Amino acid sequence: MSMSPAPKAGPAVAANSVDIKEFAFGPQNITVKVGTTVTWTNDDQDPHTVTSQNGSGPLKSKTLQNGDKFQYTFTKAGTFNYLCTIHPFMTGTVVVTA
Ligand SMILES: [Cu+2]
Repeated sequence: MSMSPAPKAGPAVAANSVDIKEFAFGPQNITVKVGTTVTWTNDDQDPHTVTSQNGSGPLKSKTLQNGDKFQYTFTKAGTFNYLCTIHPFMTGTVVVTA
């Protein structure tokens, strides 16, 4: 019996902007082409981060306050999983295709 239910990930959608709202990344899973700049915007009153999982990836935002934006240009194809370090149950994925 699992202690934490698997998150219900929505289908990956083509998008280059992600809203952080009500403690979730939306869309949670996006696909972009190499060279795309993705923008995250914090619409919550609480602070959030956009941080690669395991601390090994390229996404390392500062703490985003309400209205703050974080941008990153993906230069390599791959699957980039990230989370909010303040609320690690908040997760998202960017799939970058050539
Ligand atoms: Cu958060």
